[in-house]
Amino acid sequence: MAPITKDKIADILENIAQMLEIKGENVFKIRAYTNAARALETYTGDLVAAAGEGRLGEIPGVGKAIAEKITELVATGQLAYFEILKAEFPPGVFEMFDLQGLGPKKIKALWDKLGITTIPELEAASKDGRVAGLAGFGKKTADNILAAIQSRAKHAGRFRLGSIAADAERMVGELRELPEVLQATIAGSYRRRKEVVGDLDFIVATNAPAEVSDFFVKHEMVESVIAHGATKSSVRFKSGIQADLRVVKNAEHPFALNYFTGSKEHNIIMRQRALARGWTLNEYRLAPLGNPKSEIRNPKEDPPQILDERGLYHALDLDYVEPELREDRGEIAAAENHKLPDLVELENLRGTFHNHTTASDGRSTLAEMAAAAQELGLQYLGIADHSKSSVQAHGLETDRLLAQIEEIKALNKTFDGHFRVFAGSEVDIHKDGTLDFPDHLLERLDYVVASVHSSFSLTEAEMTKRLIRAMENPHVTMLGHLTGRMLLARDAYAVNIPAIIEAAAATGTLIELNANPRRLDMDWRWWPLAKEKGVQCVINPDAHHTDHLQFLHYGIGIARKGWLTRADVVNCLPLGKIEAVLAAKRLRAG
Ligand code: DGT
Ligand code: CA
Ligand code: CA
Ligand code: ZN
Repeated sequence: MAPITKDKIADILENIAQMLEIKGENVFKIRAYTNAARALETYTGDLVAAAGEGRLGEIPGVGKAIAEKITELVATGQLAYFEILKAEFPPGVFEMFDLQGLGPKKIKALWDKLGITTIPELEAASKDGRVAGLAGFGKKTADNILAAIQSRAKHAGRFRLGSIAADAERMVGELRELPEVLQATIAGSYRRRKEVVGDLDFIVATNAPAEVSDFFVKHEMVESVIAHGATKSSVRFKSGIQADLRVVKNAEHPFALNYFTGSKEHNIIMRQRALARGWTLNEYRLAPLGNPKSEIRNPKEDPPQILDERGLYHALDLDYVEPELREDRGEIAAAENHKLPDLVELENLRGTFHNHTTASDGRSTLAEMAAAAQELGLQYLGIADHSKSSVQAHGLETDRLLAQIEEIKALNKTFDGHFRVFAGSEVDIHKDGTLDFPDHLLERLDYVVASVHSSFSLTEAEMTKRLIRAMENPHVTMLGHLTGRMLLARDAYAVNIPAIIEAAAATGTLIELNANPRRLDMDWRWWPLAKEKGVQCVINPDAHHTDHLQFLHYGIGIARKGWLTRADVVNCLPLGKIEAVLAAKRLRAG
């Protein structure tokens, strides 16, 4: 029996919570399961060992009853309670939970009153008026359900970088450790750090293709084998993503890596440049046109010997183009004219600002967050818990915010100047663009992140006006998660991004690059415009747990895709320099 994974256990707990909700069980019981599922997602210890030693109850969020269920799952790979519960439900019901805006109460009503238990049935009933006719539903709900079904179909087969990175890195790491493997890389959209990817593309250089392919298709992460050939194999991982493996000879590696990194549009231009020089470029070689295998060669026409990707770009009279930039958005012209930016790197970051603690909806305390930031080598950490209107997120009222400011002051005294916590707030932007806290309170904070968490369905003009009004407040240091999008789950709300960028430039407001892999908002495609207009970026993990500080890595990938350098990202500034950036808007306002 393959050992059951932590993610699988979390899924089962989540499923139990959903079933209990449909059954209308006690909310505390339901919450116990969702909390435990969340806790497991970020648990970094050895679950099997913890279960064996009876220490599961020590994981915050896991109570005694659930600890016993996890122990049963770890020991037997099954859970009797789950199997019995599941038998009460038609299997299609669980898919309906994936639909945005469809909660357990509605799912139960659809099932009880219309006998609907699958998405196709739901689609038909939403179209023919049965859903609209149901008490508590109406035409608008039926339309929303149809939109959610369409959105789900559109996203099927796409994966957020954050959901597949661990598997991808594990596989490439293990491939590199095989003695037969000379080089191994993940190419494709993953290497280009796209926010969502379709499949994974592994490129391996080896003289033992059969051994490497065997290792790949037999790996425990693999659910099914789609193709198993001498140089190309495809599998589906248990996570659902397809992974392709291409095995090449070492001399072919730079060409295969370049080709399979893409993008397709970038490749096409590369090939045209090769053609213009009398060469042909494909995934195996750069060779003279005509007869590439010919014995007699003209040294003048022969391309230089290429040992790595850098050499390939140089052969085509280009500076090396970082993978994140290979999207045919002007990188070739910039590479030709030596105008490529020196892209920001993770090591350049000195601190970060949008982070939560247990005071609102975070799961780590202030002290734990500060310790984790120091451990990562950061010089400062901004705490921005939710403001009072975000009731569900346990937003802070005035008193609790003032107390937190004092708590941060006291904590800072323990750091002797080498590390600092900045006191901020993630303040809700009301529907009319006013803020959730009055100016005299905001004034007492080191900085303010202003974000939209409600009234998402305004028109584009209303939403744009709302955000601009917020930015006009001199206390608003930065705009949080600009569009509110949840990748593959919730579309961005309507907002005129160029107008927001203009307003950010005019008011001196920073725009956040929210590094949470579910958001990655503002999108990379807009950063070149922001940079051109003189708007500065701040990369924030929106951490709700110490582990989430690692999200900065995804933020850096997106900043690099947006052509940003360390000079464009304010949180590359060290302690001692960053304070002036935080104070700039207030100073200007006098
Ligand atoms: P994905 O998987 O949809 O997120 O995006 P990619 O870019 O990883 O695309 P994928 O996996 O279909 O192919 C990997 C790379 O292979 C792609 O970025 C460029 C190259 N490639 C694939 N098909 C073609 C093609 O028809 N022409 C050219 N020039 N390149 C291609
Ligand atoms: Ca791919
Ligand atoms: Ca592929
Ligand atoms: Zn937020």
